[in-house]
Amino acid sequence: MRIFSGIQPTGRKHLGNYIGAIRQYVEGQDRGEAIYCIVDLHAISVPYEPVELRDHVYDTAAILLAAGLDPDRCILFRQSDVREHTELTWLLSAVTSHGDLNRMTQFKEKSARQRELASAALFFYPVLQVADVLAYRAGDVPVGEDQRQHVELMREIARRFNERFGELLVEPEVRVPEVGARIMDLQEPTAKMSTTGGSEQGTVLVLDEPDVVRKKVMSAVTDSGSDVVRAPDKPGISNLIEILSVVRGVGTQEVEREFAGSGYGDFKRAVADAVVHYVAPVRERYAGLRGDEAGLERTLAAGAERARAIASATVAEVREAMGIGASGS
Ligand code: AQP
Repeated sequence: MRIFSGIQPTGRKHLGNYIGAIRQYVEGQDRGEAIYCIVDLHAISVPYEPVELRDHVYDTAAILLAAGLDPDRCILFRQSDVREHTELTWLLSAVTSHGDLNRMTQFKEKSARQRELASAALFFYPVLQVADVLAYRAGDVPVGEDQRQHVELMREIARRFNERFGELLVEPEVRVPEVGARIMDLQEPTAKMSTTGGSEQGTVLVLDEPDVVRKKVMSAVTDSGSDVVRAPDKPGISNLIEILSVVRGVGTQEVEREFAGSGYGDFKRAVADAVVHYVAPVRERYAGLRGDEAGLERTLAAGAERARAIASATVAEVREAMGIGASGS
């Protein structure tokens, strides 16, 4: 089984990213051939600083390695180092419907937030995402719930390509965790925890100091009543139950049973302790890894070489099938 996923180089990875995606990346190394990409080309679809972008690629690489990615057991690389992704994007755009891109919820949300320029890149990046995955003929894409629609698009485009040009591409399956696929903002528990859209106080960063994590969890917005149970009218408590369930590795019902009859205060303290315990090792390992930029660059470059070997073979076959370039080139 080949596994592929991409992650933005924001440098500010939060608990939602960790629980929804990064945790699955680490597990993926035991399940199959795991390939992970830091998507710097996606990051330019919204306003950004060039110098910071380079740094944020290293920040993100160091977080992933600190979380448990092992370059001997997975391929970790920077998207822009493998230029086949951009070529394949263009080739696949020929079988992508404009209407499908128009329906992408993330585009609608993110373009509405742009004050100066809603770039064409923002509209088009789902196709780059499709190319990221199809270039590796990956069968399994671990992501959070917010990416489900983009993986559907991958399947649609692979299907359309195969019908038109022959069975070359693989329709990938989405892998969304059963619990924790959509971690909510602690201050606004009806909105997802997010890098760009959420509240500062409601977003727990993987690299936050323990006392900051504690403060954010203790000041999480809870709901009326005092029962620690999941319910549609209790988004705040439901979110904390999911978080505790994942970080302790137990079922949500077990969490509910344990805290039946306790107040919100005791429950939040338990969540805060568990989250601190969960992310602290990552923060501790991060410092050493991030300090060695040359080492990170070597890891990414070696990953890119291995990735390119796979992606270039796919692109060559796609070109051949589509009649692009001299035959056999
Ligand atoms: N709240 C979340 N709960 C669970 N999973 C989540 N993911 C994102 N938010 C949540 C998953 O994290 C992976 C990486 O996301 P990304 O590359 O899009 O990184 P990002 O842009 O920093 O993440 P955000 O917070 O989603 O940013 P905004 O909101 O600014 O776009 C993906 O697999 C994603 O599903």
